[in-house]
Amino acid sequence: MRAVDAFRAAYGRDPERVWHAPGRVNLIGEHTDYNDGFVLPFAVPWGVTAAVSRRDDDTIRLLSLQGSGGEGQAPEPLVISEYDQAQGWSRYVVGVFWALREAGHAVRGADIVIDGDVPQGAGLSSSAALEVSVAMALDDLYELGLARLDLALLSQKAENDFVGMPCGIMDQAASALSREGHVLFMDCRSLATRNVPLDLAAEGLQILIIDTGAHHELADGQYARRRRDCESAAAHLGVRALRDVTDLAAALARLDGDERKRVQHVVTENHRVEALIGLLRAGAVREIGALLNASHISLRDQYEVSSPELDVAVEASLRGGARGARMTGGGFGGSAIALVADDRADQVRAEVVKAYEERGWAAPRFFPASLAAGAHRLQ
Ligand code: GAF
Repeated sequence: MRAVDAFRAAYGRDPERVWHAPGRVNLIGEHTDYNDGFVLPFAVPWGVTAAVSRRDDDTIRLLSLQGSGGEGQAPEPLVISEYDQAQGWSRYVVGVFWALREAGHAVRGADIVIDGDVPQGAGLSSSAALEVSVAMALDDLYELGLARLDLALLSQKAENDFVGMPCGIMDQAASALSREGHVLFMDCRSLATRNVPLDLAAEGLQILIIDTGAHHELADGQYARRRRDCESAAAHLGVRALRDVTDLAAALARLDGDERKRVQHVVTENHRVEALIGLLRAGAVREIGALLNASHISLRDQYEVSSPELDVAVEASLRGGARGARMTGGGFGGSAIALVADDRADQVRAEVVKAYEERGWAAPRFFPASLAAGAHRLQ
């Protein structure tokens, strides 16, 4: 295994543990997690492998196989002995140590090699995969005995309070708790989860991931602004979170501007998640497309987190015969997903490529999604 070979070369010993944690696609339930709502993500077959050994001091040595180093050049590990030495991607790793220690766990330093294959910038949550792979390895090494949900929450805390990105719990939960062949339903208030089986192949269907290649930067303030809109709308309505809005018409009548639009999205999106789960339970997988389309339109028009590249990918997919399509993840670029009958996949791809060509945009990348396993130990 590449991470193990690199570990031996960098540190002159074997790693004690090797863990893998996946990225995710969200099927539906977007920007609902931090409103105490419902989400329905699944793990993708790409993720982060973390090879880890303990140290008996507090230094963290960290090597990424995706880091710069240059062809033929032996990459040098970062050496981090103070929290404020962590920069860039290493903050996601060091933040996990910080969060575990803040929670009172006696975690010392470590030697680490990171090997990731989540398509970069595609919005498939490589950062959650990175956090969760390290959290799982440390829990295992130090025999902390933490539940996967707790490790997801600590990973979220690392991202919120150490990295400074105010994300919800969806991505870390998807990475830690997903099961192969299942989507993960999560109630983000009670934190109850359920792995719901979804056999697309049996229906002659597939989910195509369309990576627009467009800039995807959630930390630039837009995400935090949406969160603030939701929190102030909830305060105006006198509810704990937008999850608690039961009479949408009455709520909308009391709001205007951005808050009104955000509430419209969040409340209807929660209903769409429940409706989609209902269809899956009824074995009506072929019928979920309309909910995906409605989710996209709501994210585009009410939540205003789509982008021209995402909209064109969705519209072209539908023209090509997709049963439904939507942006997935935080938005402002990243990926769309299209639910496609197997015999339509080529046509959908061709239609999207053509639409991008016509606009002079760089070609998008396509990845067939499969519903992969959550975090697991490799060695
Ligand atoms: C990002 C965040 F990290 C998630 O918590 C979630 O809010 C998502 O955007 C939008 O649904 O991936």
